[in-house]
Amino acid sequence: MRKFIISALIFVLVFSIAAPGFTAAAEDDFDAKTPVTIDGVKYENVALEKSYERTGDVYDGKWTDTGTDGKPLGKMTDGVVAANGNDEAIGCYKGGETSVTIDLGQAYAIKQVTTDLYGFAEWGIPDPSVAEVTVSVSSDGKSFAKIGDAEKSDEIPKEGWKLRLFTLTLDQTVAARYVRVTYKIQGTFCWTSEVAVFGSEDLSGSSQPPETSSESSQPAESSAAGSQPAAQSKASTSSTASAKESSAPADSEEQAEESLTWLYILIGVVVVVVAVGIAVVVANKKKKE
Ligand SMILES: [Ca+2]
Repeated sequence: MRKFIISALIFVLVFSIAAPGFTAAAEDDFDAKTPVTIDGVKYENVALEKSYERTGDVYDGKWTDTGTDGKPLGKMTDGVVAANGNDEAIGCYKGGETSVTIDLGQAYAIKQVTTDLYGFAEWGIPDPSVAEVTVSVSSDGKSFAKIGDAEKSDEIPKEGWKLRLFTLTLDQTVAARYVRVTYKIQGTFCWTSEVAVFGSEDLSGSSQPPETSSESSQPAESSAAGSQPAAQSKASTSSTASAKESSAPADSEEQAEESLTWLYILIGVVVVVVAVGIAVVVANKKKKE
């Protein structure tokens, strides 16, 4: 019986330590509109509705992200994640190496960057398993420094499509205004629907981007400068709505988190009471003996 009580107490301890982790999103859940909580700190998607530039050849048709004026349609930062590769939320640019560079409007402490890539062999869209996604940042929009390679998720089947999420999570936040995501896809069609940059306005504790020369960190844009599409995307700032005034964090979100925390506390208390009850019963039994 004593063993059981010790086990129950260990369970309570482990549960109370692990419980906050339960609120983190599952790995195959890419929700660009919901803030993420990492190590107890909440980060908003600061790229939402922000303007961006793209490199790569223009794709014409249903899955384009280029308007008749040659500017991006804004699919990459509208918060809409494609339901599958056939979804019009996909914004395609052509080329083995393309990039999207988002202007956050001001410096943010960047913690996590996430994007998605779809593959479909029958349409000649390369399997994301062979893709590499890197993230660079800049303070001035000119000199970019690579901050890491995004980690590839396991394959997530989506109605015949092969989806993988690419996520870079930094140990220490980096302060930057511009974020560039570069896709090396081993094929022609970069099939993606969103880039989310999770960060906060609190720059204290953030590192500055490492100093680098602009050559080593500006991949697609400068190398493709001669071609028409690159020149186009360079000239276009963006069609997306200009940076919204930072809106107040979703209250309902916070309330939900708070009520979850209370639920965990309640469960913890119940378990402790049950454990103590059992201990008392056992003690009484022993007394009688
Ligand atoms: Ca989108």
